Amino acid sequence: MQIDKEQFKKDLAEQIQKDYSQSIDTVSTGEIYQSLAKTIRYYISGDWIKCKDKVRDNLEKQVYYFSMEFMIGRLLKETLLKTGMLEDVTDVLKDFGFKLEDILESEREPGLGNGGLGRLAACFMDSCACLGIPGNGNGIRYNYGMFEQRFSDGNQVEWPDDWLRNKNPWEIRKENRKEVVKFGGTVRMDANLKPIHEGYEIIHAVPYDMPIIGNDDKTINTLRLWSAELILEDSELNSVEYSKLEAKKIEIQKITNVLYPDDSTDEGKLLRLKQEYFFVSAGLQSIMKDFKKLKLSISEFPNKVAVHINDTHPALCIPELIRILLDEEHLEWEEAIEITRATMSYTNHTIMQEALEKWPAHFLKNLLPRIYMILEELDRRFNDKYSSSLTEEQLRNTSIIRDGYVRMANLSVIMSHSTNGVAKLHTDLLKTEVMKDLNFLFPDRFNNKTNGISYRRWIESCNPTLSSLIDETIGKEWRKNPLELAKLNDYKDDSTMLDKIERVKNINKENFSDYMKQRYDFDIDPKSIYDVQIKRFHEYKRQFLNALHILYLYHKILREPDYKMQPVTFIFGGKAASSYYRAKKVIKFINSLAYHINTDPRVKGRIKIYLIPNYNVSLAERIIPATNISEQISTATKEASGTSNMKFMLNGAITLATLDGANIEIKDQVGDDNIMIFGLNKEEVLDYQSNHNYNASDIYQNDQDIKMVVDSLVNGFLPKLGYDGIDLYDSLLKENDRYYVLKDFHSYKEASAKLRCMYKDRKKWNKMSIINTANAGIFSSDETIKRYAKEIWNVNGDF
Ligand code: OX2
Repeated sequence: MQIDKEQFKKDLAEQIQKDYSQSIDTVSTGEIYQSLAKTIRYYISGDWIKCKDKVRDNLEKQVYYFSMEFMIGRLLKETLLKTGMLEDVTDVLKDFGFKLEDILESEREPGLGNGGLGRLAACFMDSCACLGIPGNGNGIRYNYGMFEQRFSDGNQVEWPDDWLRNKNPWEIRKENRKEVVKFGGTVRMDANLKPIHEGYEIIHAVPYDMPIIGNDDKTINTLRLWSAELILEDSELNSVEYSKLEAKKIEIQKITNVLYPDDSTDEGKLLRLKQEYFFVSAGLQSIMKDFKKLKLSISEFPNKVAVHINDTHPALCIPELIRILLDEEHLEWEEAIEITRATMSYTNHTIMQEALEKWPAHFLKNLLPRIYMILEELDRRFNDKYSSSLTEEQLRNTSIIRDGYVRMANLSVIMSHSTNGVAKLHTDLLKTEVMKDLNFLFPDRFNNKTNGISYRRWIESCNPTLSSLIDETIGKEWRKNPLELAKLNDYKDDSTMLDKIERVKNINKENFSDYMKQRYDFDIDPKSIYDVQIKRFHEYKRQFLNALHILYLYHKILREPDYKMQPVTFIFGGKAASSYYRAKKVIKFINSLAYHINTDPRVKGRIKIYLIPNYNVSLAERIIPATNISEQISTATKEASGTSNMKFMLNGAITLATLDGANIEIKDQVGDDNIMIFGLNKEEVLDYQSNHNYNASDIYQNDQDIKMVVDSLVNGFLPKLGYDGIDLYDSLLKENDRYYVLKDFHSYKEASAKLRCMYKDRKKWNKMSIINTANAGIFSSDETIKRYAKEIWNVNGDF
């Protein structure tokens, strides 16, 4: 977008005056940020309106991506880059005496997600907009996002993330588009067998819309987040006592107050169920209203609307759409089911049993009586249709309601036209293990869509130094089509280019080290190898294995004071769910280890270890461009895909990985020489699991190195860890090491040593690095979204 700088200056000053009744030289950077964002939002509003009108007038099919999480990250820089306003706005701010960098830093990150699932949703929204696909997000506007993580005596402490304290300048509250969501009450059938829902509680859902901007082709989609609010009609105002009103307001707001800081178990169950229905019901009602304005036959609904269910959290979309079609549009069951199935598609993101949602039937019966009736009918129809062709066990595995629980994954597969996994291995496991009976019934519905990442955020925006070098080398075409990055393969033996690659990495490492010094007073040596593991803390992700190995290196250095090694800084970042006791013990372990190693003069800088507090998208954007080694070390079969693995690869880090999730596909892209693989593979893990022939104590008893590190969890070797090592010790020996940490220890140790040794030959390393970047184009979320659009959503277009 071309802007007139003088006009923009005036508009910004005016916005500041409106917002604060102050002149520009008296406001803070935080205040400038607010007014700047609003000015930019105003500048794009014309295109936003045009885009909505175009979609409506051309009767284009729209995709609605329903997700409990959208981890969108900071928006200002991305918006400036996409609108092409970055340079002009930087100049304007300079004229006013401000540095853009400071203003970017004052943006509070909306932490509306836990990790990969929420970040994927954000990348997908970005790709839809950039490809010109009418794809809208539908989610929850949490008053408090993901908690702020702090450490106290090495322990994680959770602080509220009050991200809306200074307001969100990108959003627009649309009270006139509010919806009514009904909870509780009873349902009876009238004389014509029509259901009558009575005695329910009404909650108003108010949408807040944010623009999702494409690059240069003028597509601006909408992320609609719903907030639970008390809205009284004028007539009600006089009839409610003030004190009761306040209490009611608080009660209602509770529904959208907090994001559950847990992506593995369902906590605060009833409230979470309420959240799920709340945004699903509001979203579908508003979609139906828009559809009806088109004045088409209801049978056209699936031709104009695709609803995507991001994991099972929004699976109530299914009975809710059926409810609308039956009770409000007065369709027959068969047609309602057909339309619903043709509209819905579902992505599964995990095979971890504890994360597969199951709701106690009585919860649904009490909270959503009409929805529960519909679920019972769907289950009855499923059983009627398939009971004769399935064994009792198959029927038990596939039915929707069983043993007093409603199984949301089964509902999602049975009632949608597409179920996809998020990497080849994961889809394969869904089809052959976890959902094998559903796959037997509906083989055509299962498909793979390997995850992807937005290269606009994950290289263009976060790594401008590497991006410019790529421009210089192969031209700028890759910014439109990341598959063009493959042209870098031609430079893998070009020694000038390899030197440049190294220089870029070194600049990024220095910048990162400076930032860490200034913000946390960390002393990171930019000459050391940056070995990074950033992700949620989870047993299956095995930060524990990484930390045990560092403990091993510490012992080695103490035992062999002259031991020579390439200096390495081990960097961790990530939050543990507040209720996840063991993950929190791993955090404590890492912090204790960091304390002892970083302050021990005998280590002489050979190893250092840092756990950066409050890991989030903005931090990831700083860490990833500076990383040499990317740790992707989950127990094989457990990580559905992973997406940080792709971000690191794109930025030229070398992956140290198990054969899990998308690591396998990364290996296929770069070849065996440019990735370091270790550990058990899928077959070996499945074999241990089914034959119960794994014995961790045997390994411990018979291996001196392993015994030494494991014992130092509990023998006082790390005084700061205190008694907190006991639980971790027990996880290995009393619980027989469910994630095969001890089994994989040696191959991990050797792979890590080999990789660090390879760093000595910098030419070879830089070659590996460039090969990684060159072959990362396939993991662009644009490529993934093209496949969703064509193969799942049935959206046609020129992309
Ligand atoms: C995550 C998965 O754990 C991760 O492997 C995957 O890359 C990501 O989703 C995006 O697909 N909550 N988070 C996930 O699954 C669930 C459930």
